[in-house]
Parts: sequence; C-alpha cells; structure tokens
Amino acid sequence: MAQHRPTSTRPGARTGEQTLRRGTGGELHQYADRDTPTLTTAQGIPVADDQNSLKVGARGPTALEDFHFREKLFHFDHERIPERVVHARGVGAHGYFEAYESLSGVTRADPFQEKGRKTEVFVRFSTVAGNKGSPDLARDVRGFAVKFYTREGNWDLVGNNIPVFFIQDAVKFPDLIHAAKQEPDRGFPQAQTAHDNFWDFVSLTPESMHMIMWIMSDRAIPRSLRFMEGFGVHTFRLVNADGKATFVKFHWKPKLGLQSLAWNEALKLNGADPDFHRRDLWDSIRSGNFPEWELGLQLFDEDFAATFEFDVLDPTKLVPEELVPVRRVGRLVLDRVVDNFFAETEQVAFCTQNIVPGIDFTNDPLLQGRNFSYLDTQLKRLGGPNFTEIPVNRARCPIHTFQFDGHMQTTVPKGRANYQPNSWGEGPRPDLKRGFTTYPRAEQGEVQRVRSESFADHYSQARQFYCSQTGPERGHIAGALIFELSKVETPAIRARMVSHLLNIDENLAKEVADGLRLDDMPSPADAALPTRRDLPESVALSIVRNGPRSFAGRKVGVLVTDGADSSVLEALRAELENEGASLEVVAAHIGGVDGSDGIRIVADHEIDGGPSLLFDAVALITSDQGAERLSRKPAARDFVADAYAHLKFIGFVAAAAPLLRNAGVLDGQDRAFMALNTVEEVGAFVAACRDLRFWEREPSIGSMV
Ligand code: HDE
Repeated sequence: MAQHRPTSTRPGARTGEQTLRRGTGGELHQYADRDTPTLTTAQGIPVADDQNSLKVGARGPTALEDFHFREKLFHFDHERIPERVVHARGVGAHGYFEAYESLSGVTRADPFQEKGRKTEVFVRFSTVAGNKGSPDLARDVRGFAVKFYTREGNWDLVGNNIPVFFIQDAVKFPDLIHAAKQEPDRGFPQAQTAHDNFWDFVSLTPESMHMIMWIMSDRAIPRSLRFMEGFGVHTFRLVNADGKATFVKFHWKPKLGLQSLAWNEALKLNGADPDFHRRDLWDSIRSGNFPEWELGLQLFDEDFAATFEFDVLDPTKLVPEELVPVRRVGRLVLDRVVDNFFAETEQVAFCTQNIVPGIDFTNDPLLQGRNFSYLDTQLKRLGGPNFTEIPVNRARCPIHTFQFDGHMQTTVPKGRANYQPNSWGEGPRPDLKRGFTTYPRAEQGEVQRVRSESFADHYSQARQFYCSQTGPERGHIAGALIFELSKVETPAIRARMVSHLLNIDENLAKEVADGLRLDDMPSPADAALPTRRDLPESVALSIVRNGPRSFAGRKVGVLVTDGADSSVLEALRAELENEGASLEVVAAHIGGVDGSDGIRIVADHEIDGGPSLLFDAVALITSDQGAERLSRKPAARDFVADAYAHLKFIGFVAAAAPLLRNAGVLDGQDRAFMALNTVEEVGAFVAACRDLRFWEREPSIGSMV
C-alpha cells in the first residue's frame, strides 16, 4: 500500500557492511566483501582501484599503460547505437500469448494449434516521429510491435495503434518521415507534426486524409499504453495445413477498455512526466497488474473481399467491424519488465518479414516495401548480420543454419559441413512437411510503375471515421486541426488542408476554417473519386463508445493535509482496491501529513511533482485549516483547476471548500463533484469514476483541446 511504502527499499540498495576506505584525496573506495563480487575488466582481470587512473606522481599525467582506464573509456565511447530512424522512442516488456481455441482449420501457425497453448512474446511500444529522448505524450501514432517466439521460429507482428497508414506505397515512406520529423535546416520541432513541412506533404498527398482523421483524434494521445488498441494494418493471409488461405486483419483489444487524454492534459503531462507511458507500464507490471489485450481476427476470403467498396491491399483502408466481426482468439499478457533497457528494448529487432508457417503476406505495396526495410535497418543499427543471436532476438526453438561467420558471431558452430547438399550426413536439411511454403498466389501483369485505380478513393473512410465519433470526439478532431494548422506559418498550406476537409465533412471544414479565421473558404480539393456519403457509422471507431465502464487499472490522486479524515481515506483505498484501481497520496511535503487519528499518512508525491494530470480522478481530503493553507499554493490550485478542466470526477470533503473556491471552481460544481464526507459516499464516488470523464461539463467550459 502506497501509504506505508518504505523509502529505503530501492532494489539493489545496500546499507553499511561494505569495506570502505577513504583515499588520500578524500575519495571513497568500496571493496568487495562476502556478498559482492570483485570488479573486473572486460577481460576478467580483477581491479584494485576504480577511483583513480594511473599517474606519474600524484599530480602528474595519466600513463598510457593504464589498460583499465583505457578499456573503460573505450567502451563508454561506444555505448550508443544509432537510434531507430522512426519509432526511436519506445518501451518494451516480456509476456506470453495464450490461445483460447484451436484455429488449425484456418492456420497451421504454431501459436494457434491448441486451446491454452502459450507462446512467449516480447512487445515494444513506441511513438514514431520523436527522437529517443522525446516525451511520451506527443500527438503521434503508437507502435505496437509483438515478437512471438513460436516453436517454429519468430513471428513479428509489427503493428500500430491506428489501423490505417498515411501512404499507399513504400516508396513514399522516406518523404513522409522526412516531412514529419524536425525540419532539416533548424532541427526542430521535435516529436510534433505541428509544422509546415508535415502539413505541406500531407495536404499534397490526399491518400493520407483517412490517417489524418485518426491522428487528429484522441487515438494519438492514449492515456496509457494499456488502454489502447493495436492493429496489424495490412491484410495478411492465414494458411492451413491443406494449403487453404484466408485473408486476415489482426487486432489487439485492451482488456481495460479504451481511454485517451485531453490535448491540454497531454501538453502539460509532457512537462510533468515525460516518461508517463513507460512509467505506467513499468509500475503496472511490477505491481502485478499485468496489462492484457485480446487478439482479434477479422477473417474473410478473396470472394468476400471482392465485394468491399475498397481494396483490401490498400493500407489506407480498414475493414469495418460491422462488415467483418472481430473474433477474439487469445490473450496477450505482459508479466515481466525488462532486466536491461538497452540489451532488450533497444536491441530488439522487429522484421515484418519474420513470419512462420501458416502465415503469409499479401501484395499490399506497403507491406512488400517493409519486408525489405526492416532487415536492412537492423544491419545499420546492430552492426552486422548476427543480430539474430542477441538474446532478445534469438528464436527459442532450435536454430540450424549454414549462415556462419560475420561480425560478432557468438555461437560456435561444430562439424565440417557448412554447405548443402553435402555427403557428410550431418544436416541440417530442409523438411518438406514442416518447412515454410509460400502460398501459391497467381500473379500476372506488365511490369510498370503505377498506382492501382482501386486505391483512388481518399475521402470516404475518412468521412466514415469522423461521422462515427461522439460529439466531444468530433470537437477534439477540429480542435487538434486548428492547433496544428495554427503552427503552420504558410497560409496557403492551411487553406489547402481545409480544402481537403471539405471533401470529408463540410461542418468540420467550417469549424476549422473559423478556428483559423480563414477569410475565404477555399474550394474543395480536386478529388480522384467523389466522397461516399452512405457509409454507415461504425461504433468500433470511437474511443468513448468503447470505454471500459469500470475504473479498474485507473488511479485516484488524493490531496491531503494534516487533520485529513483517515477513515474516509481508508474507505476510499479499500473501495478502489475492490474495483481493481488504486490511489496515490499528494501532500505539501513528501514526508506526508498527520491524519485525523494521529497516524502519519505518507505521501507518494509532493504537490509540485504530483499534479492532477497524473490521475484519472481526484479526491480532496483536507481539514479546514489545511485547505486554507494549501490553497495559497499555485500547484494545489492547479491540481483542482486542471482536474476540473480535464473533466475529471472530483470527490471532496466539506472542509475542502476553500480550496475549491480559490481554484475558481466552487461555483462550477456539477454532478461530477461528489461529497466524500462519509464512508457511504465513497462508494458512490468510485462508481461514478467508471465513466472516466464527465463529458457533460465540456460544453460549459469549452473544448478540452
Ligand atoms: Fe515501420 N519501420 N515502416 N511501420 N515500424 C520501422 O524498423 C517502414 C509502417 C512500425 O519497436 C523501422 O527496426 C517502412 C507501418 C513499428 O522496434 C524501419 C514503412 C507500420 C516500428 C521501418 C513503414 C509500421 C517500425 C525503423 C512503409 C504499422 C518499431 C526501426 C512501407 C503497421 C518497431 C526498425 C520497434 C519501425 C520501415 C510503415 C510499424 C525503418 C519502409 C504501416 C511498430 O525499418
């Protein structure tokens, strides 16, 4: 329980015991003892002094023969590898996939062969545009890459949290990414699409409009990685033992439901805790609340695909769930944090071309291009062809290849045969039955550089997405467009974007034009095909309509002062535990406060470091005097005012009134302000929190964007 968390149990922290010595310059030397191993060089040579380099006299120059010093600096100088050219910022975790049923009728892929079969996985989540040190809450697509260590080799499902992509042909990927990343002359802005180059490129690339709707929606600012969906994006094939193929779209559905941030909340969170997402993942796994997703499959055959009004090879289109339902076939559980960030999260090498028997590609031109790019990029990042031997990348099944040698080969091959066929009888040899066979798809046509006409509808699904959102969600899309385009310095680019919006929805275009104060409404962009206005709403596309209706996995921030009613606090803690949720205590001092029963309540955050942004709902449990005193602190007033502006539920004891008043929200009280004076009222507060946000408040305070 957070309240009793001792402060001195940092894993690995040791107290006393070590043999210590102070050196002649006053520096501290710690020596190996019974419990600590001896420090060595990388060659295993025991080290006697790690505080001083070898010198000619105490004040003299450093001697070149100091091999420990030189090795230490040499290694340090080479500690970095090139960051990923995209998806540089990421966080990984270990876990497993467990099949709910046998899918052997549909695929021979190993993880799906029997109910209950578990397959080890490694997952890495990421943002796309920002560099490695960029903040977690950038408005961006999130990568959702899963490496399945199957018994027939590694299968990498390298997906995103958005089911469509910006472009239709991999040859445009470098242009897209150049335009999205910081501009080349100035080196900024970092981790943001709110600049001229990005909007210039996408407004000249109408195929990106569907994706633009998604990244301007709250999908691009998830509250937690645990509360977002994942998608394989491309259409793949599943192939059964008889060679029969079925088209498939992969989905990851979070067990805890969908939830996103408000843009204003995301902006502030980037300052308050730039590691918000990676910390959340780390904390939840370490506390035993293992994040979980269900794997969903949309299965359909080629004949059915031919009836769709779009091309299933076009990655800017999705298959609405109403058209092909998502069948949930297993669960992904992340139950182990990494031991070492670099060795695992940084060195993991996902490759879309890693598929196993039972899974196959389609001709989606983006997928075809990715199948080259991922292997190529690993060579640059990991420095040689043997990156497959790094523990996080190494298949868990037996590996027998004739691919020997190369930089950093770490295994020691045995025997004489390094080619085949050979006469040595040593193997390995291909296996006709188990071996991967490509689905024999019929291909014909002229070799030409051309885009298929079936890819030409750029607006219909963008409109369908927009029309499927709730009112507040539509408002956020408009607000995000206004925010981003207001950072664009060139008026013609702003107007060009609005001309595309006219092809999506006139009201959206008008709202954005008004928000930008465009004097003249442009004409609609020239469209290759007219927008279809008859596509039905798809409930699955909204976040709010797919909320959890539970507060499980969420967190309440409780602002306390001396004299706080301990019984209310304890009742709230118990009620939240029942719900599968938790609370953290925020106080004026990290040492905590004395509760009404005289017992010390230890704080998890000092108020300046514990803004309400970190929490899904807040509670104010103060004494009269404490509330008066706290409300003189700007951070305490912001705690309340931000919670209000971000539509959070606010529980409070009567004594907290001065804080509400000074935060400017005393008169704005609505149904989401809930009394917490008695233990009974606590239950009602936690039940209300299941709505996550009080959307009814938004019209009265203005959009959260
Ligand atoms: Fe990637 N992408 N991508 N991408 N991508 C990379 O590979 C690329 C695309 C995705 O956590 C790179 O190892 C091309 C779609 C994720 O390590 C690189 C194209 C989707 C990750 C690359 C795409 C993705 C990457 C950079 C257009 C969603 C992070 C580092 C044809 C389905 C994986 C690396 C991790 C990473 C190329 C488009 C997802 C350069 C050429 C579409 C989740 O190879």
